[in-house]
Amino acid sequence: MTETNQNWTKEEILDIYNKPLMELIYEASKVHREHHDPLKIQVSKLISIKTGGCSEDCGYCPQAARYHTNIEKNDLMPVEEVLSKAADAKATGSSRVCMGAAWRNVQDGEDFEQVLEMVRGLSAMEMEVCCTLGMVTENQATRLAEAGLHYYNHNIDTSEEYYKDVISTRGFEDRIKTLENVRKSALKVCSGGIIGMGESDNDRIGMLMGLLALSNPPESIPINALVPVEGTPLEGQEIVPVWDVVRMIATTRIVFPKSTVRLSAGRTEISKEGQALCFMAGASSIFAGDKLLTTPNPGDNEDMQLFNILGLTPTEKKKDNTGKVKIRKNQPNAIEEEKWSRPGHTIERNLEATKKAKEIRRELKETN
Ligand code: SAM
Ligand code: DTB
Ligand code: SF4
Repeated sequence: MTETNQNWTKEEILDIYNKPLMELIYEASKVHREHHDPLKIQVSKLISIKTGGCSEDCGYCPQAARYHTNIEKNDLMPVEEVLSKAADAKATGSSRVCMGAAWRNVQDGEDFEQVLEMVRGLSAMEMEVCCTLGMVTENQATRLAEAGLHYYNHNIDTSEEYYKDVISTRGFEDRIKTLENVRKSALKVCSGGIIGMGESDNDRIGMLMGLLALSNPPESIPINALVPVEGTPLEGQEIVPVWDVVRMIATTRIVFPKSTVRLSAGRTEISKEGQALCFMAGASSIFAGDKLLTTPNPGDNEDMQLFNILGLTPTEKKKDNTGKVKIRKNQPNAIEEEKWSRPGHTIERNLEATKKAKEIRRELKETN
């Protein structure tokens, strides 16, 4: 059995990434079959529990308040609404729910208590539960685990070098710190990135090196193809070629043999044949439903059709002990505040998009 080799060099991984594509897919497919059932697909449903109005300047994100994008903003969703959406998702084959919030970091208080309530409700529904809420402290991660959460998603997004060209309101080291906080709790780690943001192949491999440098490899690795959204600094990026998505998935599969690789955002731009190649290359998980957080996704009927064509069946919820973590007897009294960074360096295209948004808002105000 091939374990994750944490000593891969960047050159070795780049050589894998650059193999002739047919060879690469074959190698990745072999690794995939050693560790995973090639006919099973894990289906997760995303629920955006708090949408838009985010303080950060992530260049890819339609939910950043400073850019003018056409999304519907929403405060934190009521618990009952989340549970009802999850029940619908379970009925159409999802075994996991992933709740996303447009927050920089989790803040202790009413909203966090409401999220813990959602987690308790979902884990009682016999579904795996995942959250992506921004940066978290070790105590917050532990509280989420105690409430029944299984996974925490927090993407490193790209290489440490290219990260500085995309986001200025937090540092790469904050992402790593959060992932290590999550690792210290009983939660499983879900972390990956985005391709198609103008990064080089070197940066794509740099992202994998960033994941390899974690104390343990993530159990789940989402590979997102950028969805360029009008109004964001990356609105003009070309859709990343499907061949790059396949290469990235295959390389991730070989480097992290045991992790689940998820073909995440960007599927509406990938044909059924392209998605089939991604599954051959080792992807075995997707997000279901006609919406991701704010952008479109293929929808249940299309996915069912694809699964039938390919002979894939959705996996059931895993029967394991995670999500049933003992609640600490002695909760710490004084919770240490994490000091998250705010580098604030200049990213021209982020400033440009912010300026454009201000002008649009001014014009809209004048015409109303
Ligand atoms: N606010 C939290 C955070 O940043 O960790 C959670 C939500 S955030 C929207 C989750 C992830 O969605 C990001 O880390 C990024 O990888 C992905 N994402 C956001 N916008 C995207 C886009 N336009 N295309 C592809 N992936 C995107
Ligand atoms: C992940 O890696 N991709 C998902 C999930 N984790 C939270 C989010 C994709 C978001 C795409 C843009 C949007 O719909 O707003
Ligand atoms: Fe906010 Fe997360 Fe979007 Fe960044 S990716 S702007 S932190 S919601």
